[in-house]
Amino acid sequence: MSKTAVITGITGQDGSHLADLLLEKGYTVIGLTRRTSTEPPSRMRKHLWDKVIQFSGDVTDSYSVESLLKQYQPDEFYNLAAQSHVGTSWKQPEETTKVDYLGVLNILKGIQLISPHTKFYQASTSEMFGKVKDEYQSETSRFYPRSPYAVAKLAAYWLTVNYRESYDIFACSGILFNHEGPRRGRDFVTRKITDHVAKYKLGLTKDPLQLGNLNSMRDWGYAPEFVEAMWRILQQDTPQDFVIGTGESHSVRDFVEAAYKAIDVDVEWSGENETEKGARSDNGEIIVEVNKDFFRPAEVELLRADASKAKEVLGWEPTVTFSRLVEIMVENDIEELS
Ligand code: NAP
Ligand code: F7E
Repeated sequence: MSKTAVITGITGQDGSHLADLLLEKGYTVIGLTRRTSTEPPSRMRKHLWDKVIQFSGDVTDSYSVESLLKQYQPDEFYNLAAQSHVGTSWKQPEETTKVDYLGVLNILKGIQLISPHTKFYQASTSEMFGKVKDEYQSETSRFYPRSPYAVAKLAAYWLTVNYRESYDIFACSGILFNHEGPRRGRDFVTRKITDHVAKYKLGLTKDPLQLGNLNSMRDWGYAPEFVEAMWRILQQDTPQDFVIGTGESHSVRDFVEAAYKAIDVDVEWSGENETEKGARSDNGEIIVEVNKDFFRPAEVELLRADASKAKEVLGWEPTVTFSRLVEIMVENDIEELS
């Protein structure tokens, strides 16, 4: 008999890739969707949408979570639902806490009381490391969250540990570093850049790209490879937490350069100091401007994964390089906009 998996956040980047993967593996996939979820979800292919069972609900509504667990008693439960935008978490801290922390409590309580055999995956994040101490961050690195998003995710991480240790539930966290691709939301910096570069290439904009902190360093991987790690985490004999990332870190400035390079434009940085620096193209046009509106009250300066446990235990290793990732995203945006 085929396995049954629930995915919350199925209309998001990772949820749609994970649904693709589990359907390919022969799973019956149930997606929790909200009444307000875009229909059909823009980041899900139509063919995928038709193959997924939709269950209407919301992770902040315990009745809907419990009804879902009663009806399906799933083998696996992937909780990817979140208010996932770090900048927005400063503007909507309560909403972020409700979804990213209380939502997880609702699911864990439900599994404990209704479906204790269900294996649970929690979408934890490298943002929990925040103000990092270690050059590379692993499962044993210190947590120091720097936003309402990261605080809620850290609380949810510890809740997952506690339900595992207290109720013998197969509950795990994947601590995933940034991962991107053509299905990434346009308000995250990578997609914002590649979308703009594609518009520039096609002559659809002459406006400079407005960005915030260009100095932040992120460990950016390719999303389809990262959902494979989620699945592998739930196939282990014992429930454990894993760091998932590439081990390479690049600045937002590097990403901008690589995106313009993908359309054969060289970027020349100008300005008084590192923070104010904008950029011109090789023909003198201003193509990037630093805009204070996109700065955050607190910043995570550097993230870089030590994913050696994932390599050793899960046999998981990323293959898509930084420059290839940027090319994939720029090529996709040019094609979508053409
Ligand atoms: P995303 O594209 O922003 O998707 C978020 C999903 O959560 C959407 O499907 C959204 O559905 C759903 N959602 C929001 N509030 C909900 C609620 N109250 N009840 C049910 N569903 C709700 O995020 P992503 O990039 O795929 O990330 C997936 C998960 O991994 C998130 O938990 C994120 O925090 C975490 N994470 C992401 C990264 C990354 O680099 N992408 C790294 C580490 C961890 P609607 O369509 O209804 O809005
Ligand atoms: O920002 C800087 C910004 O919003 C990356 C989420 O998936 O990954 C993601 O969180 C960096 C930050 O992603 C703009 O200040 C500059 O330093 O793309 P982002 P994030 O905050 O790293 C983690 C692992 C998650 O868990 C989250 O769910 O880029 N930046 N200028 C900008 N960021 C944005 N969004 N927009 C700008 O204009």
